[in-house]
Amino acid sequence: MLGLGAAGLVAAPYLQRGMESALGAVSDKDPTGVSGLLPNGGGFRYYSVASSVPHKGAGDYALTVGGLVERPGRYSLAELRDLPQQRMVRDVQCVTGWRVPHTPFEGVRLSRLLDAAGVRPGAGAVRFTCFDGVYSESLTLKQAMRDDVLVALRMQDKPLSHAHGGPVRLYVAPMYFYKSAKWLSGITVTREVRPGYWEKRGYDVDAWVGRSNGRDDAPTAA
Ligand SMILES: Nc1nc2c(c(=O)[nH]1)N[C@H]1C(S)=C(S)[C@@H](COP(=O)(O)O)O[C@H]1N2
Ligand SMILES: [Mo]
Repeated sequence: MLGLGAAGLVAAPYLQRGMESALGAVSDKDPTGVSGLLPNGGGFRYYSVASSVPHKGAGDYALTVGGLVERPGRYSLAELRDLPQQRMVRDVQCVTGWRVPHTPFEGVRLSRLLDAAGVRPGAGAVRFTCFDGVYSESLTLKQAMRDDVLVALRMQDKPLSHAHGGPVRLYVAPMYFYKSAKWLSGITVTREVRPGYWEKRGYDVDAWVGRSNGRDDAPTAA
């Protein structure tokens, strides 16, 4: 931890292989590109598997909804803000053990966007892609339709910061936080689950907190 200044945390959190040994204890515990506590993060840790992520805002952000749907769509940030917002206060839980209790998230229910798009017969899953260009996530269609899965615009009663995946991230309340893809830019309805970034590396698609492989036998730590 000591080797990482605040600038490093926010601007260049990506740990390359060669750096891991230099960073010793931090990367031993957390080899995923995590670097440490966010300043004013209230216990959150900053995670990004991408070396740098562009900043997007109202002017250039877009969320596409496509794949096995009747009406593919594209939402600007203003359009997302205009939809009914759902607020939820739950505990955030990362598989590496840290948690942030009672964290408010607010946004549009994913099910609302999927209903608006009209999911076609034969669809069984939803894939999420991110404008970091690297991360992806996935849910079964049944999970995606749950009331506690949000396309989140706000966290802790503030607009989502860039560090936390703003302007828009996924928030999957009942699952480990790796499901909550930051910098969300694409929602694609698919026939079957396509494992996401951490799932290709051994983590469960069904990442229910307390009921998945996150705690024990996964090969690396998300
Ligand atoms: N695009 C993207 N989303 C991501 C990740 C990531 O590296 N890239 N890391 C995941 C993991 S493992 C965690 S614990 C949380 C961390 O969110 P935070 O940086 O807001 O604390 O984001 C999840 N979503
Ligand atoms: Mo995580």
